[in-house]
Amino acid sequence: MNLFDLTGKVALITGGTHGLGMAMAEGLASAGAELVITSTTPSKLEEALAHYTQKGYKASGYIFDVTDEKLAAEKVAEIEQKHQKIDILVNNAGIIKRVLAVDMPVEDFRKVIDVDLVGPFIMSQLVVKGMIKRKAGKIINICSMMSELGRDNVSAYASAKGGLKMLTRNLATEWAKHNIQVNGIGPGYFATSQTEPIRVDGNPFNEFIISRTPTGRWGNPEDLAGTTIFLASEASNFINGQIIYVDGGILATIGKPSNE
Ligand code: GCO
Ligand code: CA
Repeated sequence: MNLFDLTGKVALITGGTHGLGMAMAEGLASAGAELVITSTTPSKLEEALAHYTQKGYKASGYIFDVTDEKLAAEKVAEIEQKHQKIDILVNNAGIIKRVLAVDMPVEDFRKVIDVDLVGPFIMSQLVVKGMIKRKAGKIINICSMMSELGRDNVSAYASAKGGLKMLTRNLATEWAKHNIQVNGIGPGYFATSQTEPIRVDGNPFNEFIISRTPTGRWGNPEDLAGTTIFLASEASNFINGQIIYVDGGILATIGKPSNE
């Protein structure tokens, strides 16, 4: 028996059109899962579906915003009708706004909380109903270094990701008795379009991250595949409410002076 086999499983990945979401989706597909992805942008969705299909994976897509609970409910019902079930939910869709707290428009703060924290709540609540009926399910919330640490410019994002860590623990507490595992992945600093503005050569943050990460490099999106497969599979059936940080060791260390 292969504990990591996902054959016959349906995995819903919100925002699985690029970056970490796409890498996690590919990991799940490589273990046998059928992919269902979401986006708010039709062209991005088409592009992503073409990519998955070209790789030989079974994938379909739906256009909706995870913060729109009415539309999300309709879409989840449609997905469950077409695919019979959702075995795995990856709450990946998220946004960031990098502005100092003193200057941040409250409206922007609310928007980040809405997408990064309320969205996962809405999606989990919708998808768990079928999971409870089937007495099985895996929910994976994509957290962040900012679930544990602060930094300049990301007050809303850190608040949302810290909240998502606690939402993970709370949902795990409520749903464990139904054989549903709710866990999180906390990516460290990964080379994606999201980090592009802080990764460009010449931005001191680029060098800071490389020296702050014991592994000495930015993460590659593929570095997330193994943990995603693990948390989506039977191998993790007695793990609940945990956040696994995939960070090249950042959270293990206080760091070192820049001249060492
Ligand atoms: C930042 C943000 C993000 C990171 C991430 C770290 O520092 O600007 O935290 O860009 O991608 O979520 O885990
Ligand atoms: Ca992204």
